[in-house]
Amino acid sequence: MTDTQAAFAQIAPLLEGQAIELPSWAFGNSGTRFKVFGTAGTPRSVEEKIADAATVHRFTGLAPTVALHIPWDLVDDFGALRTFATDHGVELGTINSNTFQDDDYKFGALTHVDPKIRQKAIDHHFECIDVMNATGSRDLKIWLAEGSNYPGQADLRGRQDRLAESLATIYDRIGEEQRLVLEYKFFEPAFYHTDVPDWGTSYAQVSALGERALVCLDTGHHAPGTNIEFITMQLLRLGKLGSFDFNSRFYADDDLIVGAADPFQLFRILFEVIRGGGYGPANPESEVAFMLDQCHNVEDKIPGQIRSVLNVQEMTARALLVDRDALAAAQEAGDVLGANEVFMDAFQTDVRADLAAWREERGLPAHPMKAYAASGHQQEIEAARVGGTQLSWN
Ligand code: LRH
Ligand code: MN
Ligand code: MN
Repeated sequence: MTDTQAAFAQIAPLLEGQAIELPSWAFGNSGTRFKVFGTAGTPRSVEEKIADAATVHRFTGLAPTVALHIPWDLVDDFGALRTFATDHGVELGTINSNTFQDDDYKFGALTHVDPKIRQKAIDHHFECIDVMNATGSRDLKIWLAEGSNYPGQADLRGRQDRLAESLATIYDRIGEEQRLVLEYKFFEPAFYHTDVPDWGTSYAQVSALGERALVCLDTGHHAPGTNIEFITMQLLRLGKLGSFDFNSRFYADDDLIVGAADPFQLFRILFEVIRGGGYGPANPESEVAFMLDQCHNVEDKIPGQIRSVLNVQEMTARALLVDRDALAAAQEAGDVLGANEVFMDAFQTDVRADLAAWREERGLPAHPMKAYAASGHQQEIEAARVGGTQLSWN
């Protein structure tokens, strides 16, 4: 046994039960504001999106749940959709509300100055909670596209106060076993100010609500250069990190495959999750939900999602490999380079062969990407899904 194999054997049990939620919208066609390209085999119904998520799970064992976005994934019978998902081997997960595609929300939704429009947005969240009750979902995820474009356009303070009031009304409606997670984003679609721009604002708002209100950290929602692992650490320390929307970015909110742009950053984030006790399989009580929030504009979507969950698994394994005792000893001794070497040793460990063997032991394909390509599934869905209207991500 090599040293790497011996170290991997130690952490292998902690990889058991790792779960990464897939976004239904990752399976729809997407693009930029310039062009949305069609991809052969793209789903034409919510059911086909769920079937695709189930395929990712079948090849990886890593994606047992799929998140829905309402109204993009609105169906008449969510109980039946839940059964459909279960029959395909997955569960329905987080319900995402959407108050960003209605003309009434041009100047805000939960923050709007008009109480009628605020109530309409609150009612939409009530509807999402009804969906959660039918699907058995735990989390209501709220991301707000609210803000202003020009200094003076809006009363920043008034909007923050109305937001607090609206959120409290929504929070009151969620069940004992349910959670509200509030996602922040520094800009876009508003360009001057955003009402929930940063983790501090999200933290302040959810802290005022109660224990079952937490922050959602989307890795693409920060200014370039932001130390995201520091935010991860702080929110865990405060007991307020509810979930991640994982993706990667080069410039803005690019929604590219997680771990593609900066695998080292993903490693550093996952190290802080583990260090802070938020890694699920090891600490079910304080589990932080891992979700993907991505789009596949030019690549096939199912293998895009397979690649993504494998990247998270691989970086989780490497982060688990950090020799925490040696790291603490070096840190305490003021051994700057020694501590850094312990950290980098884990990051630079190639765990791919060990993970392949680990998968095989569990009846999963050793190489899910290759297995998917060889399975003929992509060609099958491309042939079967001719006719009808392909869904776009939104
Ligand atoms: C906003 C966001 C949010 C939405 C999703 C489609 O940029 O990250 O999570 O629900 O994209
Ligand atoms: Mn997101
Ligand atoms: Mn985003």
